[in-house]
Amino acid sequence: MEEKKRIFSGVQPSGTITLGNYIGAIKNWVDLQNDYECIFAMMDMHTITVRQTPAELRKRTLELMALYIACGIDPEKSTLFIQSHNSAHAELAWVLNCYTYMGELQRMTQFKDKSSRHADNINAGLFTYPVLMASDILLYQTELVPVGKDQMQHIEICRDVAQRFNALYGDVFKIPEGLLVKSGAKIASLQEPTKKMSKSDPNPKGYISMMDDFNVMAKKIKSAVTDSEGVIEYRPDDEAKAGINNLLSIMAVMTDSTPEAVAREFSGQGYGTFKSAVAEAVVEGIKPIRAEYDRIIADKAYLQDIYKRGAESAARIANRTLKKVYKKVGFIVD
Ligand code: AQP
Repeated sequence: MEEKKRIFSGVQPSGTITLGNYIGAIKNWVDLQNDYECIFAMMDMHTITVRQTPAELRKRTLELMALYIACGIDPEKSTLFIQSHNSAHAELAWVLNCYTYMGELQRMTQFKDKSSRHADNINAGLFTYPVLMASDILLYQTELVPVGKDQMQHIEICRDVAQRFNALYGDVFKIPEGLLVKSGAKIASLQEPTKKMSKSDPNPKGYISMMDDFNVMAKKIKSAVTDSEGVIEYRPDDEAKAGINNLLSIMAVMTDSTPEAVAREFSGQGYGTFKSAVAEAVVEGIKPIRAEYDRIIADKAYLQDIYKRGAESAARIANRTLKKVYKKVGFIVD
């Protein structure tokens, strides 16, 4: 029997998950579980590149895991674990730091963006974030990494570092590829539609949190920034239409359609009517997830059992790669 290809991905518990994370990442993972060997992690180590409140971080890590499961990630099919439970991530990151150039890291959009937003805390971890991310991926000999568009630059650097390492030492790492969703790879902020929707946006009106009260979700969508043209058309390359394009993409994903088809359906109607329909589709789509979430988050023993088993299987795979790497660079391993 042909071996299934391996997938690795994760989300940081740096805030409550947004509709952007759901559409661009988690929703997509659910279908992949049947065709691939999937490993999904709660990326807690990445979050401390920005200051976190420790108790909040612990709480959000478990909430994120419950949300993965509520969205349809099946722990019997996929491995679920907490990144900091597998020390191989930090260990490989150190090695790969020595094979990554400052110039490469300086070009990263996320570093530039986050260092301007957290000017009082431009730490080395924020700078080397892509190296830890490369380690997350390469440890599992991952073939595909399903991510949103914002993370493609980090996938590129991961490939470059892996190729550099392989060129020196032979075929140590599988070279991974990023996998973008067909629609919704970049869900925009509801308030600044040329920017991505982000869970750490200081303006909560810009994002829909999966944990928002349903009335709040609807209100946020109804007050989304659009344009004064008053025409419902999907023009993905027209920045002036960024708000409407975004709502069309959201509606398309939530109703299993395409932005073009949704635009045709609402053509000639007012923005108010359209926004109400989007709000309803989002709320109806999230309702069942929330019901599941409430049930799962209440069962801490169940969650603990899954993340402990997950960490064990993750470590088994990761340590094989780490050992190989240590041997190649000249460390004594046995
Ligand atoms: N707006 C988005 N549209 C589509 N996909 C998105 N993703 C994030 N925002 C959008 C995808 O979600 C996954 C997890 O992201 P992450 O938590 O690891 O970090 P991020 O990309 O930095 O997401 P945020 O929400 O913007 O977090 P903060 O605010 O903490 O930086 C990734 O696959 C990402 O592409």
